[in-house]
Amino acid sequence: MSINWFPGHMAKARREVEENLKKVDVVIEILDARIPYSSHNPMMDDITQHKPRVVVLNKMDMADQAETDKWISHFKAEGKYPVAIVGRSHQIIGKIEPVAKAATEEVFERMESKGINKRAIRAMIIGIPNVGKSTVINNIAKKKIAKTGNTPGVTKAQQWIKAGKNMELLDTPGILWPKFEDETVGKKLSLTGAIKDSVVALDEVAIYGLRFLLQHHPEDINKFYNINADADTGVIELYESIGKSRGLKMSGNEINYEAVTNRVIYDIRNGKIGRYTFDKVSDFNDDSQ
Ligand SMILES: Nc1nc2c(ncn2[C@@H]2O[C@H](COP(=O)(O)OP(=O)(O)O)[C@@H](O)[C@H]2O)c(=O)[nH]1
Ligand SMILES: [Mg+2]
Repeated sequence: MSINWFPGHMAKARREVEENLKKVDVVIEILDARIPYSSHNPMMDDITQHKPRVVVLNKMDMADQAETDKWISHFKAEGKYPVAIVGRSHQIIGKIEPVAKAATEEVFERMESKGINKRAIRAMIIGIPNVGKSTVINNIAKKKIAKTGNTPGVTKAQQWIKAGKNMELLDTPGILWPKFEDETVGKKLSLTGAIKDSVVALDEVAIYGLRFLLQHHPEDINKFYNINADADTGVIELYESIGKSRGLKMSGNEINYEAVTNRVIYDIRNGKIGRYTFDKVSDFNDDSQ
């Protein structure tokens, strides 16, 4: 399965990002900490290869902390500057600014050696929809400037936002479409709410989520739904038991499978069952992110 979205939009988004890149010293790529591999658009690497990269693992409140720590080490080993945050929390600038400073140290040293006056670090935020770009920009700017939502939008008149003591941020994020050849990546994007519901069949998304949890966190899911399943439990049986325990029935007392699908996706997407990381760093260690 390969989803190409709208090639025209992709090309336009890419051009915009490339234009804006010329104006900044550092790129701040926002990823969903639950899926640091799947929420990364590989196109980023082509277009930003000459810029230092801060990698923000956002929504860390919904991810598995031990896995987040492993991803941080992984990105460091790749020469990137990672930091994990909760986009809505206080003091995110205090976390991002020092990392952006470390990432641009060489650039500024070079400028200084050429006698160029020191100025603020210029940065832009990039990421696929729904990773929290607007949330982060709004938080840093301390006023509502970036529209929060999942529609890729372009503002013509761009502004620099003062961000922290020594940083300026482009007010509009670079939006890249998620790109995936791999069906599992598509399911993870859907499971975390990064892509629209219609792109991947929802029952497959729910089943993927249930299988992941039964394999890695069976106690959590059994307790949460008050069921008794394991990695070998069949899909029908699983749906029946969740439907029964949650009272998701149709007239005639039959289990409403669609309702079970929707409930499972809702519970996982919103972190109701627990904090999970669906991309394990050990599965992607050979990939150049
Ligand atoms: N739990 C949690 N939710 C977040 C966090 N950051 C953003 N969100 C939510 O994620 C959704 C998408 O955020 P948004 O800023 O619109 O993403 P954008 O499309 O990248 O601009 C919104 O519902 C936010 O409230 C975070 O750190 N933790
Ligand atoms: Mg947004």
